[in-house]
Amino acid sequence: MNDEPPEERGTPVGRRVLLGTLGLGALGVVTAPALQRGLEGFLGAAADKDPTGLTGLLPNGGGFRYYSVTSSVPQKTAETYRLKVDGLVANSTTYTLADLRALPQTRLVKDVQCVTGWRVPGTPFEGVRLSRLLDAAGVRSSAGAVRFTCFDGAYTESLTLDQARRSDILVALRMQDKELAHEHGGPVRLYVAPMYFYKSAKWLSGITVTEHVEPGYWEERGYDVNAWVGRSNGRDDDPTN
Ligand SMILES: Nc1nc2c(c(=O)[nH]1)N[C@H]1C(S)=C(S)[C@@H](COP(=O)(O)O)O[C@H]1N2
Ligand SMILES: [Mo]
Repeated sequence: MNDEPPEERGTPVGRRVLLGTLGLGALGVVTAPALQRGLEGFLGAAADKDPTGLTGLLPNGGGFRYYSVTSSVPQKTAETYRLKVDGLVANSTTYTLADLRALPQTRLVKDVQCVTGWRVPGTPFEGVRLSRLLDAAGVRSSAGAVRFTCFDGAYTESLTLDQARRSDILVALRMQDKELAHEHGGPVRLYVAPMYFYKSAKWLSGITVTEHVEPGYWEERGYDVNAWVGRSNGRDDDPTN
C-alpha cells in the first residue's frame, strides 16, 4: 500500500498571498508557539483582505523578529556555516557553504503551504537534493529515518528514509531566485516540497540518519510526521477547492 502522492503531482494555485516572516515580524514579538499559530491564522485572514500582501512593503533588514520558535537565531555566513551529515552512515561529512554550492543544483517551483492555511503560489527553491547527500554519506542498511537539526538550537524535523530520498526534497540554498535570507532560514534550509511548510526546517545544521523517525518540534505538539499537503492534519482536505 502506498498512499504517497506522486512526485510530480501539481499543486493548485491558491487565492492567498504569503504573509511570511516579515509580516509576522512587523506585527511584533512572535515567540510563543500558540501565539505564533494564532498570528498565522490572523495573517491568513488578513491576506484574503489584502491580496497584494504586506511583505513587499516591509524593510528587509533588522529591527524585527523572525518567524521562529526561538526568540533569536545566530547569523551564519559562508565562513561560519557548516552542515554535518552523520548517524547511520559509512562516511560522516561536514559541508561548508562552498561545498554545497559546488554540487549540482536543482530548482523546483511549487506552492508553499503552511498547515494553518496560508499559501504562496509558485515559489522557486534551489539547492542540492537531499538524496545526493545521503548517497554520498553511504546510508547503512539498518537506517530507516533522517533527523534534521537547526542552529537555532531548538527546531527539529524528521522524515522516513523513503521520503528523504524523493527527488523533490532539497537542501536549499536559494529561495525566490535569491540567496536564502537569514529570516527564511539562510544560509541553508531544508525544503520538503510535497509537505506542509513546517517540514522545511530553517537554519539547517545537521542531518542525522537514524533507525526510526523521531517526531520533530511541531510533531511533538500534535502535527503529523507525514505532512503531505492536502492529506494530513485534517485541515486542508481538498486543496483544489
Ligand atoms: N528552524 C525553524 N524552522 C522552521 C520554523 C521554525 O520556527 N524554526 N517554522 C516552520 C514553519 S511552521 C513554517 S510555516 C516555515 C516558515 O518559513 P518562512 O519563515 O521562510 O516563511 O518554516 C518552518 N521551519
Ligand atoms: Mo507553519
